[in-house]
Amino acid sequence: MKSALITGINGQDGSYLAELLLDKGYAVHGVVRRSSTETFERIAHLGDRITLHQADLNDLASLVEVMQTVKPMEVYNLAAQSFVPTSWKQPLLTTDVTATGVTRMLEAIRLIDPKGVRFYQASSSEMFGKVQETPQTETTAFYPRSPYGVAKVYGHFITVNYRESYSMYCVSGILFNHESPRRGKEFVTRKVTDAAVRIKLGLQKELRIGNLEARRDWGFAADYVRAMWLMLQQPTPDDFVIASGKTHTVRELVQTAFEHVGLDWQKYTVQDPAFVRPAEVDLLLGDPAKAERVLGWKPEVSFGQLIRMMVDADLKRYEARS
Ligand code: NDP
Ligand code: GDR
Repeated sequence: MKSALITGINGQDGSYLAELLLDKGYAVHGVVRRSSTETFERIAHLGDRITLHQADLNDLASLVEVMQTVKPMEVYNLAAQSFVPTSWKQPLLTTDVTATGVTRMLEAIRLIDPKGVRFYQASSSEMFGKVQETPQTETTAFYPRSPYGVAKVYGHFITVNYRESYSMYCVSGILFNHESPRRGKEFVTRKVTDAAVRIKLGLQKELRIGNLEARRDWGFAADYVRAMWLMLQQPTPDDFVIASGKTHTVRELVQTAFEHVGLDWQKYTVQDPAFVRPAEVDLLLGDPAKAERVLGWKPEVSFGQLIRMMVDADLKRYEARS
């Protein structure tokens, strides 16, 4: 039986990836960090089909111990401080987890089983930041615009470096924004779909939002975790851009969500400087041609379908509560 270890299993992507790997017959293990209140909402439905191990990306010994116990064939490093605004408030913590945490995970693999393990690193379109060309591809130069983006560039290159230094099977997936009904409410898509539903139900008066002109290449998380798995099934390790190839503004996102509940977004949306970032990434548009050609990967859910799916899921959640 194939076995996989997922760091960040309790996050949005971790939960979808765990489902995918279970469907494929893997023994699925996940790293969770200690918390005073255990909230495993996203993975609770998987019950004892997955095995959880306590460890932290900041603690090398804990990662070595998990590697020794599980002896996985594939490791997916999804754990990170992943919220861009927090990376300005906690830049060093972001560096510890999102940058040097990758080295700790790679070191744990190198010490236990450097030849047997295949490693996936969750790189990000935030590495492109102030974009140097459009659309962005695997060869576009990086110009990160936040401590988070800088940390991901480190994680990306240390992954490439372990591949080149030790001939380890290490890949980096440069994934553009991907969302789902399980997205954290601090991220803009879920913040908007949740607000549209709450306003519709009379639970909230307005949506306070930052930059409406920022453009993102948004896709569905379940489509994107499929690409992660495909990357680890190739004869040779390589890096891939995973994106929809389409870009939309935050304004279009708000409009789409509010339209779906029958509201005029302009009546309820207030621009608030508190949500504007010290440095913005204005435009992201990925070119997934290499992934399509080599991995045979294509996204199945469009932007409109995704936002309507998220609104419907939020509606269902609130209706179930009342
Ligand atoms: P989430 O924020 O939903 O999940 C991140 C996970 O990392 C959480 O489960 C969190 O644990 C865990 N974590 C945080 N700090 C530590 C730590 N010190 N030790 C161990 N675990 C830790 O992110 P997503 O699922 O959205 O993203 C997955 C990965 O992909 C991240 O690395 C992200 O940066 C990257 N990425 C995401 C994209 C997206 O659009 N979603 C696009 C490109 C890259 P806890 O549950 O306890 O909080
Ligand atoms: P991002 O996602 O920073 O791209 O990182 P987020 O959804 O937070 O922001 C997207 C864009 O929306 C604009 N925006 C707002 N964002 C938030 N969160 N809240 C607001 O009120 C708001 N108003 C406007 C932002 O300025 C930005 O331009 C996500 C994360 O998942 C990262 O971990 C991942 O690496 C990248 O996607 C790819």
